[in-house]
Amino acid sequence: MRVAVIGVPLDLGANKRGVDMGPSAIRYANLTTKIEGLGIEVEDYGDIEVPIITNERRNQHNILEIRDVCISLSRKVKKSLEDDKVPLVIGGDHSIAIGTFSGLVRAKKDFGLIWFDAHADFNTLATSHSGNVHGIPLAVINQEGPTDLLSIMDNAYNLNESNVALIGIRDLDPLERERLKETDINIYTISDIDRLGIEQVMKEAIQITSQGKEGIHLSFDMDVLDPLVAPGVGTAVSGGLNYREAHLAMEILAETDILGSMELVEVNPILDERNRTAELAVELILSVLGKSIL
Ligand code: B3U
Ligand code: MN
Ligand code: MN
Repeated sequence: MRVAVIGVPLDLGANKRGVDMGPSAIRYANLTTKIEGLGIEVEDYGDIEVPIITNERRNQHNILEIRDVCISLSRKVKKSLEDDKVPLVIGGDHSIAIGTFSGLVRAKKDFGLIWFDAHADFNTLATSHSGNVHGIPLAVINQEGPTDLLSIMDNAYNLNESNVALIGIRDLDPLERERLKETDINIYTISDIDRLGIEQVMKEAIQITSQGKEGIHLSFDMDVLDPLVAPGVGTAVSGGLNYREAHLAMEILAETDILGSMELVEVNPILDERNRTAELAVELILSVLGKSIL
């Protein structure tokens, strides 16, 4: 396996600022040297250019700026796949998932989708209270949302809801919950993880999402973790995955050898404690790339 790192210093999809520094913090935690330590070849493609917008000039949704960033990201993701490298996208707020997914589609990759998050990111701008674009990317990937963002996915693709799994959710907006319940998306709430255990959840999720697909795309929002282990995220929600559950989830994914691409988002160095959330992000990346204890 060869890996291409793509940084996306975007925070325009969130109202708390700081996740634009996520890629730096993750690189600072020695991402590439540690991946090389696993014997995996890695190339850093650098950062996607993101416009600097002052607090005064930020508007409610920043849709056009986010669209442009996602289009550039989509091209880089496509290029990495054409170079025969697994894209490893580091954010940045979760709205970049639209760009990553678009890149997979453009490269004609037909992947299932596993989405770790405290939230479902399944709002539309009509159901969202915050108006933040990082609360809508899964809906956009599922082909519902503002035209300017839907247009990023300009090629036809076939992602059935049944090939999507949402893992770790525990904070939904009321109308978002209603929308989600109407879909066939496979939902594993944090309560399901308590009951079934993370091993069972992962085995099911991998089996279901990969059915008829050539691989899995992992979209990992660091706020799926408990704030006790990952304090440096924009919208922390209590009661998340603990350190060992998160690692085990990544190890199980690694064992099945099905990972086609991944992104890791929402590391907020301003809210972090001595970069520990970025360091944990790197450790989880190593686990999903195959690091094992023995
Ligand atoms: N559902 C809320 C909160 C939220 C979603 N994603 C994050 N926060 N990171 C919203 O704003 O749509
Ligand atoms: Mn998210
Ligand atoms: Mn989240």
